[in-house]
Amino acid sequence: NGEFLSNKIRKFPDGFQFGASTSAYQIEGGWYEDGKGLSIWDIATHTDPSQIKDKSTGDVAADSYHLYKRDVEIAKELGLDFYRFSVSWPRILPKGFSEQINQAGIDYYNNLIDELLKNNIKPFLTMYHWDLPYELQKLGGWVNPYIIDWFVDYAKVLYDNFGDRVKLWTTINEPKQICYEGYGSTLKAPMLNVTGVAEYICAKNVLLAHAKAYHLYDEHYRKIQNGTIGISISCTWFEPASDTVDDHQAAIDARQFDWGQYAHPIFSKAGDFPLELKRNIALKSAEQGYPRSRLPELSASEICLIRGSSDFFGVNSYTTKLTYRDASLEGMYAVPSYMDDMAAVIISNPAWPQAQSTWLQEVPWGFHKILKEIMKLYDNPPVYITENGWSTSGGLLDEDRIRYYRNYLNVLLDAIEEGCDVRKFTAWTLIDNFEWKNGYTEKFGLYEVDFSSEKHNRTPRKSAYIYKEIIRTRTLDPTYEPEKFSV
Ligand code: PNW
Repeated sequence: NGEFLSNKIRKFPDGFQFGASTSAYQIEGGWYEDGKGLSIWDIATHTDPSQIKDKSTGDVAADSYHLYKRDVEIAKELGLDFYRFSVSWPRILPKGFSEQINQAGIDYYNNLIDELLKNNIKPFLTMYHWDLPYELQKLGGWVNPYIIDWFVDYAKVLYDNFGDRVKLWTTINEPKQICYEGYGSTLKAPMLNVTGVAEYICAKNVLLAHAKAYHLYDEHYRKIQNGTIGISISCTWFEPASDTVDDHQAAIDARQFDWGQYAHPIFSKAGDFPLELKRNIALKSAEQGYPRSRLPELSASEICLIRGSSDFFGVNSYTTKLTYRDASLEGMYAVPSYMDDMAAVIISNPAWPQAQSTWLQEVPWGFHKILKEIMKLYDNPPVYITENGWSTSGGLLDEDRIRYYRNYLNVLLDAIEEGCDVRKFTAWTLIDNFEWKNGYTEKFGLYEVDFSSEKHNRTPRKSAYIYKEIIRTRTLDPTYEPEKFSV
Protein backbone atom coordinates (compact mmCIF):
# COMPACT_ATOMS: atom_id res chain seq x y z
CA ASN A 1 0.00 0.00 0.00
CA GLY A 2 2.88 2.44 0.72
CA GLU A 3 2.22 5.74 -0.98
CA PHE A 4 5.89 6.61 -0.99
CA LEU A 5 7.38 6.35 -4.44
CA SER A 6 10.81 7.07 -3.07
CA ASN A 7 12.51 7.56 0.26
CA LYS A 8 13.06 11.20 -0.54
CA ILE A 9 13.11 13.55 2.45
CA ARG A 10 10.47 16.23 1.96
CA LYS A 11 10.33 19.64 3.57
CA PHE A 12 7.27 21.43 4.97
CA PRO A 13 6.82 25.04 3.88
CA ASP A 14 8.07 27.84 6.13
CA GLY A 15 5.46 28.79 8.67
CA PHE A 16 3.66 25.45 8.51
CA GLN A 17 2.56 24.53 12.04
CA PHE A 18 2.02 21.27 13.87
CA GLY A 19 -0.23 20.49 16.80
CA ALA A 20 -2.21 17.82 18.55
CA SER A 21 -5.84 17.79 19.55
CA THR A 22 -8.04 16.58 22.42
CA SER A 23 -11.56 17.29 23.65
CA ALA A 24 -12.86 18.08 27.11
CA TYR A 25 -15.23 15.18 27.76
CA GLN A 26 -12.78 12.68 26.33
CA ILE A 27 -9.87 13.55 28.64
CA GLU A 28 -10.80 15.78 31.56
CA GLY A 29 -12.78 13.69 34.01
CA GLY A 30 -13.73 15.83 37.01
CA TRP A 31 -17.26 15.30 35.79
CA TYR A 32 -18.92 16.51 38.97
CA GLU A 33 -16.23 18.60 40.61
CA ASP A 34 -15.97 22.23 41.60
CA GLY A 35 -19.40 23.28 40.43
CA LYS A 36 -19.42 21.76 36.95
CA GLY A 37 -22.89 21.14 35.54
CA LEU A 38 -23.90 17.94 33.77
CA SER A 39 -23.51 17.45 30.05
CA ILE A 40 -25.46 15.23 27.68
CA TRP A 41 -22.53 12.77 27.79
CA ASP A 42 -22.66 12.57 31.60
CA ILE A 43 -26.34 11.75 31.25
CA ALA A 44 -25.88 9.27 28.39
CA THR A 45 -23.11 7.30 30.10
CA HIS A 46 -24.86 7.26 33.49
CA THR A 47 -28.44 6.51 32.48
CA ASP A 48 -27.68 3.51 30.28
CA PRO A 49 -24.09 2.22 30.55
CA SER A 50 -24.86 -0.61 28.12
CA GLN A 51 -24.78 1.95 25.31
CA ILE A 52 -21.02 2.22 25.74
CA LYS A 53 -19.04 -0.76 24.45
CA ASP A 54 -17.09 -1.35 27.69
CA LYS A 55 -19.83 0.24 29.87
CA SER A 56 -17.38 2.99 30.80
CA THR A 57 -17.87 6.71 31.35
CA GLY A 58 -15.80 9.88 31.08
CA ASP A 59 -16.13 10.47 34.84
CA VAL A 60 -12.36 10.28 35.25
CA ALA A 61 -11.15 9.64 31.67
CA ALA A 62 -7.45 10.59 31.42
CA ASP A 63 -7.91 12.78 34.53
CA SER A 64 -6.65 15.84 32.69
CA TYR A 65 -8.71 18.02 35.04
CA HIS A 66 -5.96 17.23 37.54
CA LEU A 67 -3.10 16.26 35.23
CA TYR A 68 -3.20 19.14 32.74
CA LYS A 69 0.38 20.11 33.60
CA ARG A 70 1.57 16.71 32.45
CA ASP A 71 -0.43 17.16 29.20
CA VAL A 72 1.34 20.44 28.56
CA GLU A 73 4.65 18.77 29.37
CA ILE A 74 3.85 16.17 26.71
CA ALA A 75 2.98 18.88 24.19
CA LYS A 76 6.36 20.39 25.05
CA GLU A 77 8.16 17.05 24.66
CA LEU A 78 6.65 16.72 21.19
CA GLY A 79 7.64 20.27 20.31
CA LEU A 80 4.08 21.21 19.29
CA ASP A 81 3.50 24.67 17.89
CA PHE A 82 -0.06 24.61 19.22
CA TYR A 83 -2.39 22.47 21.34
CA ARG A 84 -6.03 22.15 20.32
CA PHE A 85 -8.32 21.48 23.28
CA SER A 86 -12.00 22.09 23.91
CA VAL A 87 -13.80 23.86 26.70
CA SER A 88 -16.58 22.06 28.53
CA TRP A 89 -19.59 24.38 28.26
CA PRO A 90 -21.19 23.07 31.51
CA ARG A 91 -17.90 23.46 33.39
CA ILE A 92 -18.06 27.18 32.63
CA LEU A 93 -21.84 27.62 32.60
CA PRO A 94 -23.32 24.83 34.76
CA LYS A 95 -26.87 25.44 33.58
CA GLY A 96 -25.89 26.41 30.06
CA PHE A 97 -26.93 30.06 30.43
CA SER A 98 -24.46 32.83 31.09
CA GLU A 99 -26.24 34.24 34.14
CA GLN A 100 -24.08 32.06 36.37
CA ILE A 101 -20.39 31.61 35.64
CA ASN A 102 -18.50 28.88 37.46
CA GLN A 103 -15.24 30.53 38.53
CA ALA A 104 -13.53 27.18 39.16
CA GLY A 105 -14.12 26.32 35.49
CA ILE A 106 -12.66 29.62 34.34
CA ASP A 107 -9.67 29.02 36.64
CA TYR A 108 -9.05 25.57 35.16
CA TYR A 109 -8.83 26.84 31.59
CA ASN A 110 -6.85 29.90 32.68
CA ASN A 111 -4.31 27.58 34.28
CA LEU A 112 -4.15 25.40 31.17
CA ILE A 113 -3.75 28.38 28.84
CA ASP A 114 -1.10 30.00 31.04
CA GLU A 115 0.82 26.75 31.32
CA LEU A 116 0.80 26.39 27.53
CA LEU A 117 1.99 29.95 26.98
CA LYS A 118 4.70 29.52 29.61
CA ASN A 119 5.98 26.65 27.45
CA ASN A 120 5.67 28.56 24.21
CA ILE A 121 2.75 26.51 22.89
CA LYS A 122 -0.16 28.34 21.32
CA PRO A 123 -3.57 27.50 22.77
CA PHE A 124 -6.10 26.60 20.04
CA LEU A 125 -9.51 26.64 21.72
CA THR A 126 -12.56 24.71 20.48
CA MET A 127 -15.71 26.11 22.02
CA TYR A 128 -17.91 23.09 21.47
CA HIS A 129 -16.86 19.47 21.12
CA TRP A 130 -20.19 17.75 21.87
CA ASP A 131 -20.65 18.08 25.65
CA LEU A 132 -23.80 20.19 25.65
CA PRO A 133 -25.14 21.29 29.06
CA TYR A 134 -27.93 18.86 29.91
CA GLU A 135 -30.13 21.77 31.00
CA LEU A 136 -30.11 23.00 27.40
CA GLN A 137 -30.85 19.54 26.04
CA LYS A 138 -34.00 19.50 28.19
CA LEU A 139 -35.10 22.43 26.03
CA GLY A 140 -34.32 20.57 22.83
CA GLY A 141 -30.62 21.35 22.54
CA TRP A 142 -29.51 21.91 18.96
CA VAL A 143 -33.01 21.60 17.51
CA ASN A 144 -34.27 24.61 19.46
CA PRO A 145 -33.43 27.81 17.54
CA TYR A 146 -32.88 29.68 20.81
CA ILE A 147 -29.64 27.76 21.10
CA ILE A 148 -28.18 30.25 18.64
CA ASP A 149 -28.43 32.95 21.31
CA TRP A 150 -27.27 30.63 24.10
CA PHE A 151 -24.20 29.65 22.13
CA VAL A 152 -23.33 33.26 21.36
CA ASP A 153 -23.74 34.16 25.06
CA TYR A 154 -21.32 31.32 25.89
CA ALA A 155 -18.88 32.46 23.19
CA LYS A 156 -18.87 35.95 24.71
CA VAL A 157 -17.88 34.52 28.11
CA LEU A 158 -14.99 32.72 26.41
CA TYR A 159 -13.79 35.80 24.49
CA ASP A 160 -14.04 37.93 27.64
CA ASN A 161 -12.14 35.49 29.81
CA PHE A 162 -9.61 33.90 27.47
CA GLY A 163 -9.38 36.08 24.36
CA ASP A 164 -6.51 38.15 25.76
CA ARG A 165 -4.32 35.02 25.41
CA VAL A 166 -6.13 32.69 22.97
CA LYS A 167 -5.58 33.70 19.34
CA LEU A 168 -6.82 30.55 17.63
CA TRP A 169 -10.46 29.53 17.87
CA THR A 170 -12.85 26.99 16.47
CA THR A 171 -16.48 27.54 17.27
CA ILE A 172 -17.91 24.11 16.62
CA ASN A 173 -16.31 20.73 16.11
CA GLU A 174 -17.97 18.66 13.40
CA PRO A 175 -21.56 19.74 12.72
CA LYS A 176 -22.35 16.41 11.03
CA GLN A 177 -21.43 14.36 14.08
CA ILE A 178 -23.45 16.71 16.30
CA CYS A 179 -26.50 16.78 14.05
CA TYR A 180 -26.70 13.48 12.22
CA GLU A 181 -25.04 11.27 14.82
CA GLY A 182 -26.57 13.04 17.84
CA TYR A 183 -30.07 13.97 16.62
CA GLY A 184 -30.56 11.74 13.56
CA SER A 185 -29.22 8.51 15.09
CA THR A 186 -28.12 6.97 18.38
CA LEU A 187 -24.41 7.10 17.58
CA LYS A 188 -23.75 10.12 19.80
CA ALA A 189 -25.52 11.89 22.68
CA PRO A 190 -28.31 12.93 22.96
CA MET A 191 -29.21 9.89 20.79
CA LEU A 192 -32.44 11.53 19.69
CA ASN A 193 -32.79 9.30 16.62
CA VAL A 194 -35.22 11.43 14.61
CA THR A 195 -33.59 11.10 11.23
CA GLY A 196 -34.86 12.91 8.15
CA VAL A 197 -35.97 15.87 10.24
CA ALA A 198 -33.91 16.60 13.36
CA GLU A 199 -30.44 16.62 11.76
CA TYR A 200 -31.49 19.28 9.24
CA ILE A 201 -33.01 21.57 11.85
CA CYS A 202 -29.83 21.07 13.87
CA ALA A 203 -27.68 21.91 10.84
CA LYS A 204 -29.40 25.25 10.36
CA ASN A 205 -29.05 26.12 14.05
CA VAL A 206 -25.41 25.07 14.21
CA LEU A 207 -24.58 27.15 11.13
CA LEU A 208 -26.32 30.22 12.55
CA ALA A 209 -24.79 29.75 16.02
CA HIS A 210 -21.37 29.46 14.45
CA ALA A 211 -21.91 32.48 12.19
CA LYS A 212 -23.19 34.71 14.98
CA ALA A 213 -20.33 33.74 17.28
CA TYR A 214 -17.95 34.50 14.41
CA HIS A 215 -19.48 37.92 13.78
CA LEU A 216 -19.43 38.76 17.48
CA TYR A 217 -15.68 38.12 17.45
CA ASP A 218 -15.14 39.84 14.14
CA GLU A 219 -17.01 43.00 15.09
CA HIS A 220 -16.29 43.36 18.79
CA TYR A 221 -13.13 41.48 19.70
CA ARG A 222 -10.88 41.06 16.69
CA LYS A 223 -9.52 44.61 16.76
CA ILE A 224 -8.28 44.25 20.31
CA GLN A 225 -7.61 40.51 20.52
CA ASN A 226 -6.37 39.99 16.99
CA GLY A 227 -7.15 36.27 16.68
CA THR A 228 -8.24 33.83 13.98
CA ILE A 229 -11.57 32.03 14.17
CA GLY A 230 -13.19 29.28 12.13
CA ILE A 231 -15.08 26.00 12.18
CA SER A 232 -13.97 22.35 11.99
CA ILE A 233 -15.91 20.09 9.63
CA SER A 234 -15.38 16.34 9.32
CA CYS A 235 -14.71 15.43 5.70
CA THR A 236 -14.80 11.87 4.40
CA TRP A 237 -13.87 11.23 0.78
CA PHE A 238 -16.57 9.35 -1.15
CA GLU A 239 -15.21 7.69 -4.25
CA PRO A 240 -17.55 6.38 -6.98
CA ALA A 241 -17.53 2.57 -6.82
CA SER A 242 -17.60 2.39 -10.61
CA ASP A 243 -17.24 4.71 -13.56
CA THR A 244 -20.95 5.04 -14.29
CA VAL A 245 -22.58 8.46 -14.29
CA ASP A 246 -24.91 7.25 -11.53
CA ASP A 247 -22.11 6.25 -9.21
CA HIS A 248 -20.35 9.55 -9.82
CA GLN A 249 -23.51 11.42 -8.89
CA ALA A 250 -23.95 9.19 -5.82
CA ALA A 251 -20.45 10.11 -4.66
CA ILE A 252 -21.12 13.82 -5.19
CA ASP A 253 -24.39 13.54 -3.25
CA ALA A 254 -22.64 11.70 -0.43
CA ARG A 255 -19.96 14.41 -0.16
CA GLN A 256 -22.58 17.14 -0.23
CA PHE A 257 -24.58 15.44 2.52
CA ASP A 258 -21.50 14.60 4.61
CA TRP A 259 -19.66 17.92 4.53
CA GLY A 260 -21.03 20.17 1.75
CA GLN A 261 -24.14 20.55 3.92
CA TYR A 262 -22.07 22.60 6.37
CA ALA A 263 -19.21 23.82 4.18
CA HIS A 264 -21.19 25.15 1.21
CA PRO A 265 -23.20 27.69 3.24
CA ILE A 266 -19.96 29.04 4.77
CA PHE A 267 -17.30 28.71 2.09
CA SER A 268 -19.01 28.79 -1.33
CA LYS A 269 -19.51 32.01 -3.27
CA ALA A 270 -23.26 31.55 -3.48
CA GLY A 271 -23.83 30.40 0.12
CA ASP A 272 -26.92 28.43 1.20
CA PHE A 273 -27.26 24.65 1.41
CA PRO A 274 -25.88 22.81 -1.61
CA LEU A 275 -28.14 22.17 -4.58
CA GLU A 276 -27.94 18.36 -4.23
CA LEU A 277 -29.17 18.59 -0.64
CA LYS A 278 -32.06 20.95 -1.41
CA ARG A 279 -33.10 18.98 -4.48
CA ASN A 280 -32.98 15.49 -2.95
CA ILE A 281 -34.76 16.42 0.27
CA ALA A 282 -37.44 18.55 -1.43
CA LEU A 283 -38.23 15.78 -3.95
CA LYS A 284 -38.41 13.04 -1.35
CA SER A 285 -40.42 15.19 1.08
CA ALA A 286 -43.01 15.91 -1.65
CA GLU A 287 -43.19 12.24 -2.63
CA GLN A 288 -43.71 11.33 1.00
CA GLY A 289 -46.59 13.77 1.40
CA TYR A 290 -44.90 16.41 3.54
CA PRO A 291 -46.37 19.88 2.98
CA ARG A 292 -42.87 21.34 2.66
CA SER A 293 -39.27 20.19 2.44
CA ARG A 294 -37.90 18.60 5.60
CA LEU A 295 -34.78 20.70 5.01
CA PRO A 296 -35.44 24.11 6.57
CA GLU A 297 -34.90 27.09 4.33
CA LEU A 298 -32.24 29.67 4.93
CA SER A 299 -33.54 33.20 4.36
CA ALA A 300 -31.57 35.66 2.24
CA SER A 301 -30.28 37.40 5.36
CA GLU A 302 -29.33 34.09 6.99
CA ILE A 303 -27.45 33.04 3.86
CA CYS A 304 -25.59 36.31 3.96
CA LEU A 305 -24.80 36.01 7.67
CA ILE A 306 -23.35 32.51 7.26
CA ARG A 307 -21.45 33.03 4.01
CA GLY A 308 -17.81 33.93 4.65
CA SER A 309 -18.07 33.42 8.42
CA SER A 310 -14.79 31.54 8.86
CA ASP A 311 -11.18 32.67 8.62
CA PHE A 312 -10.09 29.13 7.75
CA PHE A 313 -11.55 25.77 6.80
CA GLY A 314 -10.87 23.36 9.68
CA VAL A 315 -10.70 19.89 8.15
CA ASN A 316 -11.07 16.81 10.34
CA SER A 317 -10.31 13.93 8.03
CA TYR A 318 -9.65 10.28 8.62
CA THR A 319 -10.90 8.01 5.88
CA THR A 320 -12.55 7.19 2.52
CA LYS A 321 -15.61 5.20 1.42
CA LEU A 322 -16.89 3.78 -1.87
CA THR A 323 -20.25 4.96 -3.11
CA TYR A 324 -22.77 3.65 -5.60
CA ARG A 325 -26.34 4.28 -6.67
CA ASP A 326 -28.99 1.64 -6.38
CA ALA A 327 -32.14 3.00 -8.01
CA SER A 328 -34.54 0.90 -5.97
CA LEU A 329 -32.96 1.33 -2.50
CA GLU A 330 -35.65 -1.25 -1.67
CA GLY A 331 -35.84 -1.64 2.11
CA MET A 332 -32.32 -0.35 2.49
CA TYR A 333 -33.04 2.73 4.61
CA ALA A 334 -35.81 4.01 6.86
CA VAL A 335 -38.22 6.52 5.29
CA PRO A 336 -37.74 9.34 5.82
CA SER A 337 -34.07 9.38 6.71
CA TYR A 338 -30.84 11.17 6.02
CA MET A 339 -29.52 8.04 4.27
CA ASP A 340 -32.63 7.68 2.12
CA ASP A 341 -32.46 11.38 1.19
CA MET A 342 -28.83 10.99 0.15
CA ALA A 343 -29.86 7.89 -1.84
CA ALA A 344 -26.31 6.61 -2.04
CA VAL A 345 -25.09 3.25 -0.90
CA ILE A 346 -21.84 3.46 1.04
CA ILE A 347 -19.41 0.60 1.42
CA SER A 348 -15.79 0.12 2.29
CA ASN A 349 -13.07 -1.66 0.41
CA PRO A 350 -11.78 -4.58 2.49
CA ALA A 351 -8.42 -4.29 0.76
CA TRP A 352 -7.63 -1.00 2.51
CA PRO A 353 -5.63 -1.20 5.77
CA GLN A 354 -8.01 -1.37 8.72
CA ALA A 355 -7.68 0.42 12.06
CA GLN A 356 -9.13 -0.72 15.36
CA SER A 357 -12.17 1.51 14.70
CA THR A 358 -14.49 -0.22 12.23
CA TRP A 359 -15.10 2.99 10.26
CA LEU A 360 -11.41 3.84 9.85
CA GLN A 361 -9.23 2.68 6.96
CA GLU A 362 -6.01 4.13 5.63
CA VAL A 363 -6.61 5.73 2.23
CA PRO A 364 -4.13 8.58 1.70
CA TRP A 365 -5.23 9.32 -1.87
CA GLY A 366 -8.74 10.03 -0.56
CA PHE A 367 -7.30 12.64 1.82
CA HIS A 368 -5.46 14.17 -1.14
CA LYS A 369 -8.72 14.34 -3.13
CA ILE A 370 -10.48 16.11 -0.25
CA LEU A 371 -7.83 18.81 -0.15
CA LYS A 372 -7.98 19.28 -3.92
CA GLU A 373 -11.79 19.35 -3.89
CA ILE A 374 -11.90 21.99 -1.15
CA MET A 375 -9.44 24.09 -3.16
CA LYS A 376 -11.64 23.75 -6.24
CA LEU A 377 -15.09 24.18 -4.71
CA TYR A 378 -14.33 27.00 -2.30
CA ASP A 379 -11.69 29.06 -4.07
CA ASN A 380 -8.70 27.79 -2.15
CA PRO A 381 -9.45 28.85 1.44
CA PRO A 382 -6.76 28.62 4.13
CA VAL A 383 -7.04 25.05 5.42
CA TYR A 384 -6.10 23.85 8.88
CA ILE A 385 -6.14 20.11 9.34
CA THR A 386 -7.68 20.18 12.82
CA GLU A 387 -7.84 16.37 13.22
CA ASN A 388 -6.28 13.32 11.62
CA GLY A 389 -5.33 10.07 13.30
CA TRP A 390 -5.38 6.30 13.61
CA SER A 391 -6.65 3.85 16.23
CA THR A 392 -5.10 0.67 17.55
CA SER A 393 -6.07 -1.72 20.31
CA GLY A 394 -3.09 -0.52 22.34
CA GLY A 395 0.63 -1.01 22.75
CA LEU A 396 3.62 1.27 22.35
CA LEU A 397 4.96 -0.12 19.10
CA ASP A 398 2.46 1.44 16.70
CA GLU A 399 3.96 0.90 13.26
CA ASP A 400 0.56 1.17 11.56
CA ARG A 401 -0.08 4.60 13.09
CA ILE A 402 3.37 5.74 11.91
CA ARG A 403 2.68 4.52 8.39
CA TYR A 404 -0.73 6.25 8.42
CA TYR A 405 0.66 9.63 9.50
CA ARG A 406 3.55 9.46 7.07
CA ASN A 407 1.33 8.57 4.14
CA TYR A 408 -1.23 11.25 4.97
CA LEU A 409 1.45 13.90 5.49
CA ASN A 410 3.09 12.85 2.23
CA VAL A 411 -0.07 13.54 0.20
CA LEU A 412 -0.64 16.71 2.21
CA LEU A 413 2.74 17.89 0.91
CA ASP A 414 1.65 16.91 -2.63
CA ALA A 415 -1.49 19.00 -2.21
CA ILE A 416 0.54 21.99 -1.01
CA GLU A 417 2.83 21.66 -4.03
CA GLU A 418 -0.27 21.61 -6.22
CA GLY A 419 -1.41 24.90 -4.75
CA CYS A 420 -3.61 23.98 -1.77
CA ASP A 421 -3.30 26.53 1.02
CA VAL A 422 -2.84 24.06 3.90
CA ARG A 423 -1.23 25.79 6.86
CA LYS A 424 -1.55 23.57 9.91
CA PHE A 425 -1.70 19.90 10.79
CA THR A 426 -3.17 18.55 14.01
CA ALA A 427 -2.80 14.97 15.17
CA TRP A 428 -5.77 13.29 16.82
CA THR A 429 -4.86 12.76 19.56
CA LEU A 430 -2.32 13.78 22.19
CA ILE A 431 -3.19 11.04 24.68
CA ASP A 432 -5.53 8.03 24.79
CA ASN A 433 -9.02 9.00 25.80
CA PHE A 434 -12.70 8.11 26.08
CA GLU A 435 -13.61 7.22 22.51
CA TRP A 436 -17.34 8.01 22.83
CA LYS A 437 -19.52 4.88 22.42
CA ASN A 438 -16.41 2.75 22.06
CA GLY A 439 -15.26 3.73 25.54
CA TYR A 440 -11.61 2.87 26.12
CA THR A 441 -11.44 0.07 23.53
CA GLU A 442 -9.86 2.21 20.79
CA LYS A 443 -6.58 4.06 21.29
CA PHE A 444 -5.81 7.12 19.17
CA GLY A 445 -3.07 8.61 21.39
CA LEU A 446 0.48 9.52 20.51
CA TYR A 447 0.91 8.83 24.22
CA GLU A 448 -0.55 5.80 25.93
CA VAL A 449 -2.54 6.39 29.11
CA ASP A 450 -2.59 3.75 31.82
CA PHE A 451 -6.28 3.73 32.68
CA SER A 452 -5.81 0.82 35.11
CA SER A 453 -3.89 2.92 37.59
CA GLU A 454 -5.13 5.93 39.51
CA LYS A 455 -2.08 7.82 38.38
CA HIS A 456 -3.06 7.65 34.72
CA ASN A 457 0.57 7.60 33.69
CA ARG A 458 1.29 8.77 30.14
CA THR A 459 3.96 6.99 28.04
CA PRO A 460 5.09 7.98 24.53
CA ARG A 461 4.40 5.51 21.74
CA LYS A 462 6.84 5.04 18.92
CA SER A 463 4.68 7.36 16.79
CA ALA A 464 5.31 10.13 19.33
CA TYR A 465 9.05 9.95 18.60
CA ILE A 466 8.35 10.01 14.86
CA TYR A 467 6.01 13.00 15.12
CA LYS A 468 8.50 14.80 17.35
CA GLU A 469 11.22 14.35 14.72
CA ILE A 470 8.92 15.58 11.93
CA ILE A 471 8.24 18.70 13.96
CA ARG A 472 11.87 19.22 15.00
CA THR A 473 13.22 18.93 11.46
CA ARG A 474 10.15 20.29 9.64
CA THR A 475 10.65 17.42 7.23
CA LEU A 476 9.14 14.07 6.44
CA ASP A 477 11.82 11.39 6.37
CA PRO A 478 10.19 8.01 5.70
CA THR A 479 13.25 6.11 6.88
CA TYR A 480 13.83 7.81 10.23
CA GLU A 481 14.03 5.39 13.17
CA PRO A 482 14.04 6.71 16.74
CA GLU A 483 16.90 5.35 18.81
CA LYS A 484 14.72 4.26 21.68
CA PHE A 485 12.71 1.87 19.58
CA SER A 486 15.36 0.49 17.23
CA VAL A 487 16.34 -3.11 17.85
C1 PNW B 1 -13.59 12.57 15.47
N1 PNW B 1 -15.42 10.15 9.70
O1 PNW B 1 -14.74 12.49 14.69
C2 PNW B 1 -13.98 13.29 16.75
O2 PNW B 1 -13.87 14.68 16.59
C3 PNW B 1 -13.20 12.87 17.98
O3 PNW B 1 -13.82 13.31 19.14
C4 PNW B 1 -13.02 11.37 17.99
O4 PNW B 1 -12.33 10.92 19.11
C5 PNW B 1 -12.28 10.99 16.69
O5 PNW B 1 -13.10 11.31 15.62
C6 PNW B 1 -11.98 9.52 16.61
O6 PNW B 1 -13.16 8.78 16.53
C7 PNW B 1 -14.81 11.87 13.46
O7 PNW B 1 -16.34 10.54 9.00
C8 PNW B 1 -15.76 12.36 12.59
O8 PNW B 1 -14.67 9.26 9.29
C9 PNW B 1 -15.95 11.80 11.35
C10 PNW B 1 -15.19 10.73 10.95
C11 PNW B 1 -14.23 10.25 11.79
C12 PNW B 1 -14.05 10.80 13.04
